[in-house]
Amino acid sequence: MKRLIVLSLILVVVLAACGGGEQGEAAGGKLVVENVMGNLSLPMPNGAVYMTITNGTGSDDALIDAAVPGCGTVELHEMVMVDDVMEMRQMEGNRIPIPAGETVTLQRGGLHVMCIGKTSDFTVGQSVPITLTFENAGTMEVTAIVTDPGEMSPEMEMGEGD
Ligand SMILES: [Cu+2]
Repeated sequence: MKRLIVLSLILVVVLAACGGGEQGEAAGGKLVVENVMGNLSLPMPNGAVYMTITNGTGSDDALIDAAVPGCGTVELHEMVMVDDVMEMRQMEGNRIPIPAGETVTLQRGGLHVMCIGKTSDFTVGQSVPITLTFENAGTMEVTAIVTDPGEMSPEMEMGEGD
């Protein structure tokens, strides 16, 4: 009995440590998307969209699609290290898992919504309406603000070098 209590105490501590995402408030029973930013203004054929997704629901979900006007093809990507080289690739099944109670951040050099083959120009400060599709939560309309990229992000540099 005593061992069981110790075990569950450890579990509580671990859970508490994992729970505090930057955006924090896992809003009551909701899937919350924040800080939607478009890295779309560079004079390059491709771009990326980043955001923070907090799953405040009791069940696992996944981002499975995104529609971005002005982008020919949109895919869900990740960056991975392959033999010391950073590569980007499409998520398996084009699916970014958003586990229950967790915050998943799409950011430079990591998970991202990939805009392949821009069909229009984007300017810094512009608002871009984006439709996200989640496995369970269905579709959600969010607005991305095109931000000054400052510098190229790793995923932009892909295919540029060699
Ligand atoms: Cu990508």
